[in-house]
Amino acid sequence: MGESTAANVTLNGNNGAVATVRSIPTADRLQRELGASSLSLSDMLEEVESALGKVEFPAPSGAERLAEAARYALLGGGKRVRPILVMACAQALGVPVDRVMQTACAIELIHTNSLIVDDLPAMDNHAKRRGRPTLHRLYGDDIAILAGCALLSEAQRLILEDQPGAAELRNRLLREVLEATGTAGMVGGQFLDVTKYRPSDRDDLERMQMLKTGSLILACVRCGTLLADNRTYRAFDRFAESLGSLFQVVDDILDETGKARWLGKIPGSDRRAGKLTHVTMFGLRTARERAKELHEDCLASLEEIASTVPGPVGPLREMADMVYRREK
Ligand code: GRG
Repeated sequence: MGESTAANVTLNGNNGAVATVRSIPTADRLQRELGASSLSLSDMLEEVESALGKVEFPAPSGAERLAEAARYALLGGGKRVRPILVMACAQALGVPVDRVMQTACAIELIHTNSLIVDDLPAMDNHAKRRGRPTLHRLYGDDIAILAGCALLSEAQRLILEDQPGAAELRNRLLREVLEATGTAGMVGGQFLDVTKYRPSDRDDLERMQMLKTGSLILACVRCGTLLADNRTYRAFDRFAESLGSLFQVVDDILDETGKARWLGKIPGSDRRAGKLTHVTMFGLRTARERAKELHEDCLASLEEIASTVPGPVGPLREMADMVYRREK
């Protein structure tokens, strides 16, 4: 941010309007206030792990194993990219991360549900996830499905009941998340994936991957900015779209080149299942070039964001680097 003297700063909202975000004196004040409590990515990881550990799945007597199964899947050592993204976006807009924690956790619950479902024998039939046996291998398909349902219900409750803020804001957050997960988002994308939809070209492939993977990443960014400022921003949306595509290209590359020890799952499943990915459609070299391009797009959007927001953008940059260079 630096010491800009401009009186007002603007970001283009996704409604096309150019809205005044904050005056710089306010931004400076927020920056100072936030300075002391500004968190790094590893601080955020610690905070989110602790909050996820406190999520409860109240189960009737006799159904304790259901809660145990939901917790096994949830607390299995994921990277927590999605909740950290909610937190880092809010922090960039000057809001302390504890104010967004319930929504951040809710999104991780939804993501965990999607991994459970994706791992089922009727879907990708994975034996390992996050370095451990998948939920259905340990508890059976029936309990895995029910634990996934429990995660979804609890996620919605966290946003509607536990997330601080006006009811209107909580409804808006939930709408954002439901849109990202439904038939126009993850479920639709997963349908295309399991029915072996054949994308016609790179744009078509990225459209499909945006549904399956990118839509939830976009929802994270939007929830972060909604919680901070009650609105969404074009520059943040562009960052999220590039990051979502980058995440999936890197996933495609790791499926081909990754080590099981690092990945926590068995690589090569895309090729074995005959799936069309950046690697199987265009080859490893082109996939790597595309990842580089998308990483650069992320950084370009963050440059734009950095010149207008009061809080630190460093954690978002580190997040883009981490997604680009990740080995798991
Ligand atoms: C959520 C209602 C609802 C339905 C889910 C099964 C399904 C519908 C969608 C599948 C989506 C899916 C598995 C997309 C792949 C996304 C992806 C690359 C996941 C891996 O995420 P990481 O690497 O995993 O962040 P960790 O373990 O770190 O959390």
